[in-house]
Amino acid sequence: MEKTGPSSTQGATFLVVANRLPVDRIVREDGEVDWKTAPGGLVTALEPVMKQRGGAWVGWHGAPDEKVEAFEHDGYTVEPVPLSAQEVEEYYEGFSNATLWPLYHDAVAFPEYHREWFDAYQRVNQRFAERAAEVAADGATVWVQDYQLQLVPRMLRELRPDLNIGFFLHIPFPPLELFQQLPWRRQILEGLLGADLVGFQMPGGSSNFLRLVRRRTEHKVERDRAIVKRNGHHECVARAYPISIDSKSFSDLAQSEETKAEAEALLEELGHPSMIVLGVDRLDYTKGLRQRVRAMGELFAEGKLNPDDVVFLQVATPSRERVDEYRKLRDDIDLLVGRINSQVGGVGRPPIVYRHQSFPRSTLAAMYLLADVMLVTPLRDGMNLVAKEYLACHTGRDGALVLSEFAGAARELRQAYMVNPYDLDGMKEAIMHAATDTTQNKRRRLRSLKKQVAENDISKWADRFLSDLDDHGQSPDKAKALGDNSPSLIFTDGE
Ligand code: ADQ
Repeated sequence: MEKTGPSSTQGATFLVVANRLPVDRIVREDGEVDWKTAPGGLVTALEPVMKQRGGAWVGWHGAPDEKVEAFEHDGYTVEPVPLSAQEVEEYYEGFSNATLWPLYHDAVAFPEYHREWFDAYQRVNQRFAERAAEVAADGATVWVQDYQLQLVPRMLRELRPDLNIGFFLHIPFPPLELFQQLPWRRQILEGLLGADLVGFQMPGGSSNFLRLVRRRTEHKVERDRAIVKRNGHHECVARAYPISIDSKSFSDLAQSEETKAEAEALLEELGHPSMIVLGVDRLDYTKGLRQRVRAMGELFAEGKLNPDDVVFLQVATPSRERVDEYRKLRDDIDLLVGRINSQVGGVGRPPIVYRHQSFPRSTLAAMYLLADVMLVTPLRDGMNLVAKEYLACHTGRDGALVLSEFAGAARELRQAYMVNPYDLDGMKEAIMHAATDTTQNKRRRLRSLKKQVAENDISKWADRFLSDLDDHGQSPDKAKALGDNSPSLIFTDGE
């Protein structure tokens, strides 16, 4: 990675603004500084977009209390935003991950509300907005990402009314009944309304948002947009853009000789079982791991799956380890897996092979290649890219995807074996159905699912969003034409 000094991107015409950069700065034990790919779905999805378009990526580099200069990376410029240790605690671990994350995921864990966390959230959002305002060229397109930065669109519009501002939420947007708990609901709505285009994973997200705008702000709403009269006049359009992956690069990776060799070696290591059941997740309580491991444990214990013949390989990348709920989850899964393995396993390989670590993409591709049954069973998930990665990679043997109804992906991947992850018996039945279905049925389902993922890849997603943003963005002509007193055709159903 080559350093180019600060503000090397003065004048970028395309910017992504996200809490995290695609790479994290780490200091190795010997004191050397290194960079490694940041975990999670946002980076998986957006990295290929940036590589293709170039521009600047504004975000935090993952190391508190450190200032890092801008540098070039894979054809675009990385613009690090510093965070203090206290900001990491209050803005990131606190408001983002212990307030918004659980609230937006159906409150599957209890959201905590602390005023000082929100103060830090505002301060940090302002810093991101200022950094983006410094880096963006006249009339640039700025694409703000995800729940950590919901105030940025409005802040940025105030600093730079000339910009085209898009926002995409990677996680679900909650229904009115839940969102209304949030003491700062109005600020969040106004923050998002600063964008010209707000994208959600599902149509339900955009309708929840517009319903809230209608109820909780004075802005008028017409069909898929809110008319925001503030410092001039702009329209904020809200629509669904289901995200995807770089399908071809995943399938090419899975087809490479290296990956096939890695898959062979893994098969050998696992003792050539007759069936491999796979789970791949960030270790997060929304991913339904407790329920999934329990269901698999019962299937082994009841003899429906033979522990000598079937292996359940579960890999979980470490995540948010300083947040209490995540520490507790890690302990619970360790305990659960240990208990099942000691009770149902023989003396050889345990029935559940559990790895709490991150793997290179090629190793994941090897696992996807081998998996006869893929379990993607979140309690709630914006989309879930793992389901799509499996479909892009799995080619060799017959495969089956077991998918939660509560993952955004369920809306597109209708041929999967669907489960309600809260219904343990139902989940066990679906897993057995997937494991024992006829080859003909499996092939038919898999063919249609793979086609869906191949045809709807990440570049289609980005093109759709960015071309809509171009259409609706704030051109000076359009602002003038609308003016402050343009008549409104628009209804309100206010309280
Ligand atoms: P995430 O919650 O991070 O993303 P997901 O979409 O499943 O969830 O993406 C996880 C990514 O991490 C995948 O690319 C996967 O390959 C990778 N990963 C998982 N376990 C790993 C391991 N052990 N080692 C290495 N890599 C691993 C958020 C939302 C999702 C939404 C995405 C994109 O929560 O709902 O799909 O953003 O919008």
